[in-house]
Parts: sequence; C-alpha cells; structure tokens
Amino acid sequence: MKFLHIADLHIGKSVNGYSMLDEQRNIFRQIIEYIRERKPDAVVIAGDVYDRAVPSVEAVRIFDDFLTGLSREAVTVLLIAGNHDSPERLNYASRLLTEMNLHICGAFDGAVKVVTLADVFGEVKFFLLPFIKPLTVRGYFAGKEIESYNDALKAVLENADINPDGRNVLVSHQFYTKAGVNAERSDSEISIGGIDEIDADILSAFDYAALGHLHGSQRAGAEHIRYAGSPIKYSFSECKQNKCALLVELKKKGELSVKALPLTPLHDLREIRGTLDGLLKADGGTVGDRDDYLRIILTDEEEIIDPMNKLRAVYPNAMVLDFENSRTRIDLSAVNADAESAERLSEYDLFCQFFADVTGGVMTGEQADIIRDLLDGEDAR
Ligand SMILES: [Mn+2]
Repeated sequence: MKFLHIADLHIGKSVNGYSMLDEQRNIFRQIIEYIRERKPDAVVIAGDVYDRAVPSVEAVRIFDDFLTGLSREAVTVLLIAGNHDSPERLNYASRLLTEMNLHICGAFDGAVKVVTLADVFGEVKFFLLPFIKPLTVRGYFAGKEIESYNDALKAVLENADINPDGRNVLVSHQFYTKAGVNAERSDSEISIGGIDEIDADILSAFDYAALGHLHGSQRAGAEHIRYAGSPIKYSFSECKQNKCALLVELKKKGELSVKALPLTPLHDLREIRGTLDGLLKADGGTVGDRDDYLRIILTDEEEIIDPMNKLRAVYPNAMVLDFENSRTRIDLSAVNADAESAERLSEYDLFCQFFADVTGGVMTGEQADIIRDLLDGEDAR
C-alpha cells in the first residue's frame, strides 16, 4: 500500500498581507505530478485544508480544482478536518463523494471512521479522526473522566477497532509529543500553551500515523509517527525548513518506508541582512532571487527615511523589515534578562504576572483556585 501523506494546506492563507493562492496552485500541481509518477493508491490529507472556517471563494475554487485533479488520477482521497476547518462545512456532500473514492471526515460523531483499502498483502485499515477537543468527546463517553486532550484521545483510540494482525493507519490532526523529544514549532501554528499536548505513545499500535498540525515535517518520537508539515512556508520561523510530501509505503506488516518528496515554491521565503545601501546595490549572486518573500534585516546605525519603499523598488516581495544595530541590541539584552528571570518563576507565578499585565489587577481567590487546579492537572500527566 502506497500513499502520499500531506497536511496543513491552509488554502486561502495570506502571509504578512501577501496572498499565497498562486503558491498553493503551484504546489498542488507538483503534488498531482508526483501522483502521476509514483502512482500511490491513496492521498491522505491530515487536516487544515483551509486556513479559515469560512474560506474565500478563491480558496474553495483552488481546492475544488485540486480534488478534481486527484480524482482524474484515480487515486483514493482520505481527508480529515483540522482545527482551522469548519467540520460541518468540510463534511458537505461527503456521503455522496464516498462513491467517488473521496472519503471526508469533517465532524467527529463518537467513533473513528474506518476506510479499508486492500493490496496484495491484504487489507489496510485507515482510521480517520478529525481534530477533536476534550469537550467534543465528553458527550460520547458519559462514564469516563475526560479533562485533557490526552484523556480525550485515549478514550477515542481505545475504542478504535484495530486489527492487530493487519495493517492500521491513523489520520489525525493533534499536537502529539514524545517525552524527552522537543517538537519543532512554527509561528504559523495556533498554540494553546501546551495544554493540547498528547503523549505520542498512545499511537504505538498503529503501523503508521499520518499527522497534521505541526508545520515542520518531523517525527513525533518514532519513525512511523509523522507530521508531513505544511507544503509551503507560512512564517519566517519556517524559513530553514524543507517542505515536502511524504510517500509512505507499507508492505507486509512491519515493513514501512517513508520518502520525503521535495516541494518547490514559486518564490522562496527567507531572510537577508545588510545595510540599505549594500542591499540596494547587491547583485543576484549575493542576495539570491530578488522576487523571493523576504524578511530584510537592516544593520545601518543611522536613521533611514522610508527604507521599506526603497527596498520594495528592488525587492518587490519584501514582507517584513527589521533593524539590528547597537540600539536594538541593547533592547535584545533586556529581553534576554526578562527570559532568565522568567525561568526562575513557577508556572503559577508566571501566570499571576501575565494576568496582572493583561488585566492590571490580581486574581480573585476563585480564579486562583482554577489556575492551581489546571496546573496541578498538567503535572499529573
Ligand atoms: Mn495547521
């Protein structure tokens, strides 16, 4: 069984005010090209199809084109909703589309949806689990105590009908982490401060977990538990990442291979650094493609009038301008001192400080109790 694993498409997303629609069209063309060459049995899309619950007309059209292209390649599509998608909207026409081998699981209805495909080695069960929160799950498991994301996923996956002798693939969009392994985070992900973390060990029964949510392509502690990452760099924190689609091959049980197929953008997203004068005069050999999406870091010591307009005359896709000189370095050292003092504070004290910064006051006794309870719950996991 060979399938292509992609995730976090975020169709319709703008990056620093620049539309990514052309980039997205380009990437989908490359993905279709890979499918034509490699002939996988299925394409797995592990959530965050759209960037917003109500996507723009253009975003819907691009996805429609992509699905039509996939269907022309006669490949089965397995798709779940991520935290950015509207579960119900994504579910539109899903029962009808099943007949076209397009399996959409937008909303969670109490059980993991199973799609079974087969090859010469037998059956492969694909478990489609859209993004869920503890609150989504609680109603379906009356007897169980479901407080955390970890509780929620444990309850749901315990009920999944895994065939221990066959091959089982999970498609899921959550923040799985492995104790002792630092996940690579990106600024374009929505984070809720770690309370959404789930122990990746609960996925060990699956032969492969096709994950979405983290935008850097990475393993969650094991070779067979993988984030495909977003196909495009959606923030400058991702400028060193290599974007890819994962070609996964499951032969007989226990035989897995994963290959990263590189995805190339129309314009790269990267950082350049120098003085205004130097950058305005620099040739392509030193600064690379001038049409790239750039964060430009100016190192001039003196004040400059209207630098962004001057830069954009040469670098039309200059997205962000920052300064790094003796003045900003002083500020940076103050920030570092703050970070050091923050490391010495307890989580509770940090929260008190945050609360005071945001509201200008102190918590009531009841509020303080809620925070202590939450933090205790964190430690207990
Ligand atoms: Mn995402």
